Amino acid sequence: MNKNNSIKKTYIQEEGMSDLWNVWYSELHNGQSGLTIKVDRIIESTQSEFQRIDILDTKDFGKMLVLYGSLMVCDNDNNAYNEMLAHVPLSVHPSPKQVVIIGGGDCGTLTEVLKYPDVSTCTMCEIDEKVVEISKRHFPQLTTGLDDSRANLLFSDGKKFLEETEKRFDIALLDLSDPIGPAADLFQKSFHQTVFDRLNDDGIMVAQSESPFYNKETVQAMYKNLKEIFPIVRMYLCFMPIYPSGFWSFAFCSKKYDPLDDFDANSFDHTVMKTKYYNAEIHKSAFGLPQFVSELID
Ligand code: SPD
Repeated sequence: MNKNNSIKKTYIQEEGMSDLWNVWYSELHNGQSGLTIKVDRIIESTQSEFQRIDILDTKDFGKMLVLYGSLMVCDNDNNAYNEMLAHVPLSVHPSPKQVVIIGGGDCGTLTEVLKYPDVSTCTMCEIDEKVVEISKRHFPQLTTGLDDSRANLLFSDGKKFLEETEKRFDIALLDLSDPIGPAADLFQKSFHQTVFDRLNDDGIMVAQSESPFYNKETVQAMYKNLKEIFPIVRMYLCFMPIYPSGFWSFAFCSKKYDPLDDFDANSFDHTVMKTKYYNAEIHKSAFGLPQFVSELID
């Protein structure tokens, strides 16, 4: 993977000011540019066995969850990332009964998956229990899925779980942080092959695949590998204001179903599902790629 892609993030406190009202969250995406957000309050900061975890309160984005200095979710992003990760494959697969999420600690993706009555079990394998515990307290709107009896929560290494399980899945969702730290192995070809092997013959995997603007080398390597494993690999995009470049990608990898040919626009009713970002029009348009992105992965 992209070993030169160093991502540096620091908290900056304005010089000469000591109270918390003058704290800025600053996330550098490539050492040269990034995102800076005024912090109203540092609500909670802790260190889990795996990473530093911060909960920050801000005016524009509401509460934000920051893992190892990288912004993961917030109150005001219209739930774009979680909805796009979950609804695109779930609207394409005709009978998604067994779903597995690798990662997904904030539980936003789990909650979206469980909006589908066809799903019998959604297994979520998250390595860091502390992220789930903190998300339950600070992001109740994301964690309602935990109360659903179809949710099967495991705190374990996702790679180990999939290597050892005898279960087979219809849909696998790789709801991962960046390819550094605990999630690095889960961007490797060998892991994607393991996921492929655990999917049913008509299974779909969707993986978050970083920013085509900032993470070109990661994206390129990832899609090259995925195309050597899955017969159908398509990128789709969403607008995520809190992620690097605000322009985020997902890899739709499938054994059988095409994300557009096998999508019935009439079958998705956003008033029943109550989404904020995803709808049938977004599903179709998300697969239209800018020329520079197409060329990156072709
Ligand atoms: N740079 C942040 C990228 C994070 C992508 N995944 C977030 C997972 C949240 N469930």
